[in-house]
Amino acid sequence: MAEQESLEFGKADFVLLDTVNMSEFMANLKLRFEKGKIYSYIGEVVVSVNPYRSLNIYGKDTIEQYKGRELYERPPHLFAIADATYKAMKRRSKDTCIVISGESGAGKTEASKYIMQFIAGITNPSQRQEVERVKNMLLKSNCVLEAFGNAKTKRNDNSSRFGKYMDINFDFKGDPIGGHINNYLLEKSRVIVQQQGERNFHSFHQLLFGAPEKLLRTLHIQKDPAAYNFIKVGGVVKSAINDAAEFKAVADAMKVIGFTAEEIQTVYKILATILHLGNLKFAMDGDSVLIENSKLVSVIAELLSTKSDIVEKALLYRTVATGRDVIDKQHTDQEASYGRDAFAKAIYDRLFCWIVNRINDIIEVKNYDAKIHGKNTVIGVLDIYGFEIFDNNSLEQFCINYCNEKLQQLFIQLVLKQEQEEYQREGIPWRHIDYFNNQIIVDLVEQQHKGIISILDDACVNVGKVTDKMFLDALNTKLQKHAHYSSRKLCATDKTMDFDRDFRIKHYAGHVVYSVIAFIDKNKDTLFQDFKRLMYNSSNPVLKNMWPEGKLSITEVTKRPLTAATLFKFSMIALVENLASKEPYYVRCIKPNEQKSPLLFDDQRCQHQVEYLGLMENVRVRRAGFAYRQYYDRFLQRYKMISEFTWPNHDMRSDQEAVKKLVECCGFQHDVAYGKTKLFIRTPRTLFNLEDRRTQMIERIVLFLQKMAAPLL
Ligand code: AOV
Ligand code: MG
Repeated sequence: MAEQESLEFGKADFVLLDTVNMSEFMANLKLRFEKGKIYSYIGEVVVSVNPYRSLNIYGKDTIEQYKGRELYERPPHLFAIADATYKAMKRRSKDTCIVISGESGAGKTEASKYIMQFIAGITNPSQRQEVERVKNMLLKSNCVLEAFGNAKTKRNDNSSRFGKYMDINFDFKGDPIGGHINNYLLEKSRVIVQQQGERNFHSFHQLLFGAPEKLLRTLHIQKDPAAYNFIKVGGVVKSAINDAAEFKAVADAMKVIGFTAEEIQTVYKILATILHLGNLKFAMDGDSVLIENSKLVSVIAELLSTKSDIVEKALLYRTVATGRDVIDKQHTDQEASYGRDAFAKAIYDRLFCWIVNRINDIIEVKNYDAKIHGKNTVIGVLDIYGFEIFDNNSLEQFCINYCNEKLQQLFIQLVLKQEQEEYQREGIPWRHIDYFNNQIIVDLVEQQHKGIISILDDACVNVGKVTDKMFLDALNTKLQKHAHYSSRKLCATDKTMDFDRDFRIKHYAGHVVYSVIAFIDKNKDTLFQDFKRLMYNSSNPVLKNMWPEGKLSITEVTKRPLTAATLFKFSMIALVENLASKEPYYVRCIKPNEQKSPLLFDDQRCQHQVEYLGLMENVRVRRAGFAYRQYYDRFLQRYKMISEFTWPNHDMRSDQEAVKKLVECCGFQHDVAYGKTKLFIRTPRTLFNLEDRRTQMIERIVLFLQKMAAPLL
């Protein structure tokens, strides 16, 4: 039983709804939200609604309450699923993972942090110093990654602009001994441009408002966001974020994790370089291009530990190989601006990847010999960018939403697959439930040759000038019959789309109109080799190490690199394979309203999420077979007082036989099936009934004991 909460809080597990339909589901979800019960279950899946206020439910005492308990023993909570994951890992030596999904602002990142806190809270009872150190680093890494990878968007003040999958490794005692982070495609276009009302990555704002004066002076940075083009494009956004305090916290975290002073300084220099790059202005002087504010060039050169003329050359010229000759070709002012932006994006992206790699170097499991120490097991936590729709959706949103399609597909497969496998394992027949399978949309995006990514790649490899519009034409030709694709050309009456610019994908979570502008550029993701060489030739060893490929001369660089979308596709396929190889646990996050309000439960918005997350199907699948299942021994533990055959102990040959006897005593034999190791109960009512009987018996036993004890008092 999920929870013995009073009925005024609604049903703790949706499987227990009297009738399964949308209105009952929504009424229950709303009631629970309004009563401050933000977590519920569908079997073992946690449904979470963002409370948009701090709740006092994550403290040490709560951690203690959930530690080592079974799921049904306490009210639904993230901690319960974290504990279940941990137990599966520890008791059965299983690699497990927790997949957190939901749209932007639904609460995924917060959930992932609470899960980490719980794991940190229940492990290392013997306070081993090395384990404490590892735990501390794992927790601190979050703070650094959020500073560099999160930003304020219209949908979320702390929106993850990268995907993160973190493995935590445990030794045979169940204590964390290390970890590994995989990061996925950072939205680096944000470095140079933000939509109105949004901000650049937190890191820039933290530097501006938190760095000590002395540091700012050495970076030649002034404390004024309006002074920097790369920050002010989104408008100067007021927010409740305390950038100054965060700056300190991040600096401390970097130190604790083990970044050297030189590395930390280099990080700041890179941020400052980017801000200065954004202010560079190019102009044409006759046939040649020049930099209007050339003083900035020497500032940038100083920060990058190189010479001004080298920086200037990289900004204004491009080395090209024509046959055997190598020549310097001068940019136009437009090309120079393009190159500068690409450079700014690339060094930020590289910085971010470097930070992740450095953290990985430090937290990686070292000196672990499975022969001596036993099996090293893993819990993975996936916190990725949620499905999003903006006013203007580009290749970044396309990738983010494709990623969410992949995760939804995994959910469908695993939740059904697991269910199916359980019935098979236990020798119980399975009935199929209908659900919307989004594989068709996954294929639309990723299929070889026919998918959007392939069509985009074709446009990118074509020599000659292929425009974004030509890419759109190719989509329209190749996908005109696809049920989940449309455009103005294919649907002339649809005035919401621009004929030359837009296409629409009917995603599982909603329809999104993408603008093809810059798709080709972003996908090619060209960075002139000159910039790579510039960085490689820096006398700052940290910078040099970040750019090893700058070593190659122009004639050595021949191979066409994979495109951004294809790289992302491969990383998603690998991610899904990895998750599928582990025992998965799910947290499904719901955003209650668009206003970030703790009070408002927007019925329509919530219902939409419940629909596309497939939660109703989830309940139905869970109930179609059997709403509840339990190992025979644990079932007896809980209900043995109901029957004289099992109370206080049974003398039958097996627990299974004892359970059979108990079930028959209650008259539920038609509502159950006996698996090899578990009892399966079809309807929740039976479970209620068992719970009622149990409560009554306990009351009687207590009364009886009190009566017995009375004469003694
Ligand atoms: P996301 O990770 O799902 O969005 P977050 O986890 O960043 O969303 O949550 C957004 C905001 O909601 C947080 O900054 C908190 O203010 C609030 N919030 C979420 N969960 C809780 C909670 N359990 N208790 C209190 N407040 C909460 V995105 O990263 O945008 O997809 O890309
Ligand atoms: Mg997030």
